[in-house]
Formats: sequence, structure tokens, C-alpha cells
Amino acid sequence: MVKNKKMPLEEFLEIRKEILTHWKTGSHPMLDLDKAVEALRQVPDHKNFAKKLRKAKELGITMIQPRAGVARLDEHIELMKYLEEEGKADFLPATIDSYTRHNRYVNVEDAINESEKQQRSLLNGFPAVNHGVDGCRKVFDNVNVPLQARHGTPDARLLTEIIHAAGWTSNEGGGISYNIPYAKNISLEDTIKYWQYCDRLVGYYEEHGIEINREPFGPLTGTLVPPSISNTIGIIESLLAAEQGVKNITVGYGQGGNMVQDVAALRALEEQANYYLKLFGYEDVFVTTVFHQWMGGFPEDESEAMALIAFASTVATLGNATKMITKTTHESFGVPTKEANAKALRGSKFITNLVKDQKMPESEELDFETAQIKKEVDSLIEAIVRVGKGDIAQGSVNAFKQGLIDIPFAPSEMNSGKILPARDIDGKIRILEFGNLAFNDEIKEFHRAKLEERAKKQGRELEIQMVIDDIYEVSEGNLVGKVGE
Ligand code: 8ZB
Repeated sequence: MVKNKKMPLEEFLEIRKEILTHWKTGSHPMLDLDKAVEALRQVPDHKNFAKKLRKAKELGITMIQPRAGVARLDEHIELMKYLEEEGKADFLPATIDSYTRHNRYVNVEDAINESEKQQRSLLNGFPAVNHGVDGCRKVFDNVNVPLQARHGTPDARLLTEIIHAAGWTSNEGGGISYNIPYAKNISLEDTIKYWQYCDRLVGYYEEHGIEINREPFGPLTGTLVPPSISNTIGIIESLLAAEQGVKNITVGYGQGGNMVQDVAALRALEEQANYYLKLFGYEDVFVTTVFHQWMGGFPEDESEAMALIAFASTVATLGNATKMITKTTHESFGVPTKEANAKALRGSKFITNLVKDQKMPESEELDFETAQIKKEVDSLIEAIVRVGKGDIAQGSVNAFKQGLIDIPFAPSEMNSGKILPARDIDGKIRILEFGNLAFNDEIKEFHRAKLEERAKKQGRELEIQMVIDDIYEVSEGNLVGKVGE
């Protein structure tokens, strides 16, 4: 049974031995923990993810980071240098390919060889495990900003070992957020354990004076996710990480579309992450936020896509996000060219800079939405604690099983998938069908009233068709779906 308890060092080292013998890169000398600690000590401050985030927070600015990754090492390095120089990226990623996300390293090897033959990328990301510590280190040596792995890997233990040993000082993911939205039938109990391992490695480094950032994946399915659901999971994953010794956490949120609700969500997320970390006894965790530009369907038209990117940048800045993940005008077609990626970065930075001295004005509406999200999060976390009898790891497993926490449109069989979100009349994401979601009657009544108000104004019934109408609306240039559109 999975427990939210710090993994004892001996147990960690035992599992580590096993993991590092599973693939040829595991035998690399840099994976000697003492050597890795020494190498990480040499990482200059400006290339340390945790330290640069601290600086962004002190300056009160919103820094930017793209997604990017290709199969061949040389091409990936060229891509990274381009995004740093032409895109002015503050942080760089490696978006990891799908085979690696599924631990299919033999398939990766074939694809790399074929990519070399054809001199183009046949993978949808950078295969960090197959390129190994040396390859990842070469990427690190060729850039001047911090590096992070961004993926969607249920079992990322080997990947995590390799990237950190190569000097990459951040890792995205979590036992819930890299399972439920990404996998169909992988046990939640298992993925929580896998990610406890990844966090324990970071805990080990922190114990040796090395700062490493961790980022739960905020947007989940990226489709009409109610803020309280994604915030709850971000907070739970932060608590699980902190137990393993993680000290620097970036909680994430994907743009919903209503400016006030988005700013409220960011504010509630940061405040409640800090609140719950302290409540559970983790006093020295440094929390920052990341805002994801629109994660749903994008317009095909490049001007419209760029406008959506600019709008997202405005909201991220007004909401004081520490970091923003950018999209590109190629979003509706597939993996962007490096030119399109850099253009979107430049556009995004233009806005974050332009808007940086402005904050979302205080208002009753903003206060109300912030308080509403917090109330809902409290209700969900209370349920998780209750069904775990005080243990949030066990509580998460049980809460998903019972549908007390439920992620809309997720493929996982561990998720009950009974809730249906829809927008209210001004585009805020509310809930139409609650399934077994752990909301009290007062909260449910609020959501119902908001959606009834929309139905009335649109002259329609309170119906599931609303949900369907809303899913693609943003790509069409509307937030709230109308009857017959
Ligand atoms: C959950 C994240 C999905 C987003 C982008 C998609 C989408 C995926 C790459 C990439 C640049 C890549 N994405 N793989 N962007 N290079 N190799 O992640 O377009 O926006």
C-alpha cells in the first residue's frame, strides 16, 4: 500500500540499483551519486532552474519557456540555441518523445537511427534516456539558461536520474498528473510510488545542498478543467513531493479563458499551496506558479493563434505568474518549426514586458472567485485526507476510485470520469454533472445556479449539449458556446 512517507535512504538506493541496470545508459559513471552531486555543484546560478525562478519572483516578472524537442542530438542542440537566442527564452525544455514516455527505449533507438539516415526527426520529442547523460550534458553545455524535462511519463525514474545527473535542474510531472491524463490503465498506486522515487532523488540532492525545481503538471487534460480540480491535484502533488524532501515547487494552471477566473485561480493556487504545505509541516518550501497558454483546441489561422497567445500572455502577467509556458501558431497542425516557436516566444515576451507593471485590479468579482475556488479545494482536500485516514497518498488512490476527485475527459480507468464541466454566461468554467465529486450542497447549488443563468440567457435547457458546444468554441473565437453553432 502506498504511503505518504519519506522513502528511507536504503530503500531508495536499493530501487535505484535496479532501475540503473535496466538500460545501457544506467551504467554511466556520472550516475554515481557523489559524482552527480559534484557536477551539480558546478552549475552556475544562472543555469539553475530553482534559483532563476527565485529571481523572477523577486523581480515580480513573468518569465517564459517553450516546449521543444527533436530526435537527433545535434539538431536538438541547434533548436535550443535558436530558442534561447532568437526566442529569448528564459528557461528551456526538452519535450520528451512518446516512446521514451512509455519506456520503449528499443523503439527509440531504431527511430534515432532512422532519423540520422533521413536527417530529420522521426520522434515527437527529445529521447533523453537514449542520448544518455553525455548527450543531455552536451545540451546543457550549449545553453546559458536552466533546463527542464517536460514529458508525461508515468514511470520517469530512469529519465529523472539521467537528466539531473546531466545538470538539468527541473523536472515536470507527478504521480497523478502524469498518469490520469496520459495513461489508460496504469495503477495510480504505482505511479505515485514512481514519482515518490523521482522526488526522493531531488530530496537527496537538496540534502547535499543542490537546489532542484519540481513542477506538477497543472493543466491535466487541458479541456474545461475546473480550477479547483487542477489546483487540488497540484497541491496534493506538492505535498507528496515535499514529504520526499523537495524544496522548490512550481504549481501550474492552464488558461481557462475567463480573465477574472484565471487570475483568481492563480492567486488561490499559490496561496493554498503555501497554506497546505505549512499546515502539513513543510515550512521551507519555496512556491512559484506557472501559467500555461491555452491548452485546448487552437485556431488554424496563424493571426488568430497569435492573438490567443497574446491574450494568454496578458492574463499570465496580470495574474503575476512566475513563469509561462508558450504555445505557437503551429499548434493546430503539430510540432512547430523552430522559427514558429521563436516567433511565439518573442510575441509572448513582448506582452509580458509591456504589461509587467500592471496588476489585475482588485474587485468584488475577483475576491469572490478566489474564495469560491479555495472553498472547493478545501472540500476536495478534506475528502482526500478523510478517505486516506490522514494519509494523502492512500487518500488520492481511494478518492479517485470513489470519484470524490474526478478529472474531466481523462482516458484513465483509474478516473471515474463522471463529471461534466460547462461555461457560465461570462465564460467561467463551472460544473454541470458532479458524479461523486466531493463538493457539499452549497457548492453544487452555486454551480447549478450559474449554469441555469446561462441556459436562461441563451434560451435553452440546462443540457449536456452545452458542454459539447463549449469544447471547440475557443478555436472558433468564442468562449461560450451558443445553441445551434
Ligand atoms: C501536453 C502538452 C502538449 C503540447 C506540444 C504540443 C502541445 C509536443 C512537442 C511540442 C514542440 C515538440 N508539443 N511535442 N512542442 N516540440 N517536440 O506540447 O504542440 O502544444
